[in-house]
Amino acid sequence: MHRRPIQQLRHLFFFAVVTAVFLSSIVALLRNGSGQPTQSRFAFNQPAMANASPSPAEAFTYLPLIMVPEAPCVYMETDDAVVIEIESVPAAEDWQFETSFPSYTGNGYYVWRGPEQYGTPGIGVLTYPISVTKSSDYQLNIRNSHPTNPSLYNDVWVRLDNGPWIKSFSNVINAWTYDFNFDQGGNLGAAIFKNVTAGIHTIELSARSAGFRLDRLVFSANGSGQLETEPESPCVVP
Ligand SMILES: [Ca+2]
Ligand SMILES: [Ca+2]
Repeated sequence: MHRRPIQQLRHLFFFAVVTAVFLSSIVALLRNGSGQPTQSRFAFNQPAMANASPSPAEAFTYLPLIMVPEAPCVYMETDDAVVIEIESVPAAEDWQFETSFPSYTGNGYYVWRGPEQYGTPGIGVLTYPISVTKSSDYQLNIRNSHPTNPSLYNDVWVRLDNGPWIKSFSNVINAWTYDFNFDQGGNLGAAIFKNVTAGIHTIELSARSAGFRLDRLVFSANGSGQLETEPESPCVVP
């Protein structure tokens, strides 16, 4: 078991050689094997190189491998309205992406397939960050549809900027409609948010009735941004 000094030296030398070879392979890999510097795929903050083929010594910068999460984009008001396909943001909990009811806009629509949440807003929250250009009242019209009965499968909770959740509904059955109303303690009326300031806001939807289909939302100061031809607003990272 006891090693002689010469054997220990050999082992030490062998270990040093292996380590050196390993480290130089890592360096070669980082330099893409060509001796030319490469832009790291992970380095989002690396400035663009002015020269297409810089000399290896001067342009290469080692950057820490830190993944910077991108800020969420914000849907910008254009032509007097913010227009967003409901399915453009990730579904939450029992919201399901579907396409079986025809004549939706965009790629499809979401429908709540979980239990009714008549008394509990805040379940299955869908989040829509928006930016508006005017300080004004704004009307929300969500293109929707539901089957069978005017007052079943026909509502969803809505809130703006952490305000109170408002039961919001439509009574039009078996067709897509922009008919969309607030029920505020029995006061029924168009879904209008008062005194919205210019700038960034957040619209949130949460589950209420099962079976209510939500296709796209239009948020407009003049209440008339309901055209099918209106394209989806650009989503821009602020
Ligand atoms: Ca209802
Ligand atoms: Ca849609």
